[in-house]
Amino acid sequence: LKITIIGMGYIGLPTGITFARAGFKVVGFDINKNVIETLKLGKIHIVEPDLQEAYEEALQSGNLKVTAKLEKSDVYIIAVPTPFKKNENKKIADLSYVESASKMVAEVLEPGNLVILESTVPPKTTKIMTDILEENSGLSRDKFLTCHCPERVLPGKILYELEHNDRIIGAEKKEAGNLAKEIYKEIVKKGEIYITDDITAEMAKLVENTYRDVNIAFANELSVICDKLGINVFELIKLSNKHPRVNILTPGAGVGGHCLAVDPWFIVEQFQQEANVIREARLINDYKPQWIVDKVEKELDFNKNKKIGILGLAYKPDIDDLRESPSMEIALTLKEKDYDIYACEPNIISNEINGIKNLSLENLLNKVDYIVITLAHKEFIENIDKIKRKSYIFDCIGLTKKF
Ligand code: SAJ
Repeated sequence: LKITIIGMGYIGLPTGITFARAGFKVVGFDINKNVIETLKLGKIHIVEPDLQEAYEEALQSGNLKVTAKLEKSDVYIIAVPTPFKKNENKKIADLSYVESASKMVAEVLEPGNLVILESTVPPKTTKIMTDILEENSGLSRDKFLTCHCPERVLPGKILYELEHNDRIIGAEKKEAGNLAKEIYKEIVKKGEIYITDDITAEMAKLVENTYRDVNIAFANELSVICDKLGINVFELIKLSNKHPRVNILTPGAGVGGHCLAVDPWFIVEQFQQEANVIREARLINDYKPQWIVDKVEKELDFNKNKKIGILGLAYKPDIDDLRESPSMEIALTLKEKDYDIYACEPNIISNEINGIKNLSLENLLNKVDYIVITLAHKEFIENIDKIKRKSYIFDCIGLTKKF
């Protein structure tokens, strides 16, 4: 079976590599010519542990090639971004990449082909994809197969989780679900594969991330309440979690990344009346960076002469990804207010990130008067004693209490 992956990003590239290593003939396609050029030179364009080595291995096996021109295949996997866009103060899914990828596939689609949608999408999008394929290929929908198999991997652990995580496949037609299962079985070596209908699969993916977002919002809300009470939220959560049926997550600088900060909106968008907990959780998590900015300003007595160092700019520990990063938002908001802001983001090798000076931890600690700790990067944990010697204005994650 020949598999073509549309979209060589954080999901498509590792997925293609994994299928190629499992023995499938895989073609990786992307509309971004720079991405294809980089990949053709044998280099990957994203930061993910062990992925470069895995890519080289897949290339050497002869099972993987990359191309900027879509060709005929037996199976197509669509793994393109689904960001959100603002529409009259609401956030709604931007399906333009899914739509254009579907149109491209329609041009080469043949009877019997299977088209798998891996991108995270609002409910009923798999049906929309099938409509587009039907309209643009000239084939009626009973001539080809479609399904949804949402990705579930954690950035930083992608290769491991591709093999170990259970997968859900949702399809209208049994035949599509069964064929997809046969294919994914070859890479999901340590996990189970469950077949359901397309809408349940779409919702399952959204609900997983929403569950986490809501739980973090609860923790973030507690952090604000504890601040007013003058007690330590991290100790409170640690003690509450001693109960056998309580497992509260950790409050932080806010919720970032392209998943938790986005996906719940795909439910809210279609259920404005009903999705109240979900919407409120999103708003609480989105508000957290601003709350921290306010705390920092008060703590400094609005004195803009002091130098402030932000420890961590990525959206979560030990990665280089800045998408929807709450730490970045804190740094930029303080900078806009004319505070003297420096950062230490050890996962990004650059002297400047979005206009913020990026220093080594050593240099930052020497330079600044105060620090705001936003992330538990391993460099920070390793140097916690040096960090603790500094006056800190705000430890958003309880790092100085924990280590
Ligand atoms: N965070 C907290 N407190 C916590 C845990 C996380 O504030 O206790 C913050 C992080 O700092 C970060 C954000 O939440 O800003 C999201 O980080 P994450 O590690 O929870 O998740 P992602 O966005 O990197 O990946 C998630 C995963 N989903 C779940 O764990 C349910 C992953 O499995 C999905 O595949 C991925 O979204 C995706 O692509 O949808």
